[in-house]
Amino acid sequence: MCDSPPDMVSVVHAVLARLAWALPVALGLLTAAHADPTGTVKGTVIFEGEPPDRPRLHRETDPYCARFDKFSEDVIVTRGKLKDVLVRVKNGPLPAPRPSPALPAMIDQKECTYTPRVIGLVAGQKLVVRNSDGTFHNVHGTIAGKLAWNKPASPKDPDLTLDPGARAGDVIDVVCDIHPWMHAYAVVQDHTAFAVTGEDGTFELTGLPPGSYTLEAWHPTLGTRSLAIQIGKGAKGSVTARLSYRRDEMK
Ligand SMILES: [Cu+2]
Repeated sequence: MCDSPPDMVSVVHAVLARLAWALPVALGLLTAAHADPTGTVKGTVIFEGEPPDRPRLHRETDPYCARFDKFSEDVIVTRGKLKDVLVRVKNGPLPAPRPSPALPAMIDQKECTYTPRVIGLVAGQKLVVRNSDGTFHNVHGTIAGKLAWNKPASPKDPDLTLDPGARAGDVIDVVCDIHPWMHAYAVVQDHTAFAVTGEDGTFELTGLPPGSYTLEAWHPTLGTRSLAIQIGKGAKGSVTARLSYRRDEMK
């Protein structure tokens, strides 16, 4: 009547059978995780020569903006290091597929200044523009002179969520029609292997498989620079890079 012993045997067999395929799958996953690209390039963007002056901005047209003393952001050099340079992988064996991030990139309008001024975007990724100011802005985006959007932003308005519809290689110019000194740049890639330099001029790109790469640096007023690098295996997967702009090359 009682058939539990054979059932127990069946259960044990079933568990063993599952383990028989689960173990290789688990090992495979471990191997795959181990094989994830770990190459890294850490670098610095240098400005050689005397940095250009940063004149004080005249912002008296808007009393709110005039409260904050601001200077030209065209070229910001701190102890020989250049800010606002987007450095990206231009060519190289990046893994595919490369889906665009679900979270949007964000630019804030704060003290009548776009923060950050240069931002990287993945094709298909949305861009959020916030107004943290107690004044009115008008967010005007163009791609190669073609209108992408034109949106007012009043104080305390909810964030604008914009879908630029941009492609890799595009640069979205973001300007404010009310405050002519406001200008931001969203630079578009089809991958996430990019970074923007802060005041220390440094950048870091991670997750690079071994291989030959071309890095490209882009600055809104100083233009592009390229550098070939080689990512090796193991300890040779961590490389350093140095890109430079020179005062005497400025137009
Ligand atoms: Cu504005």
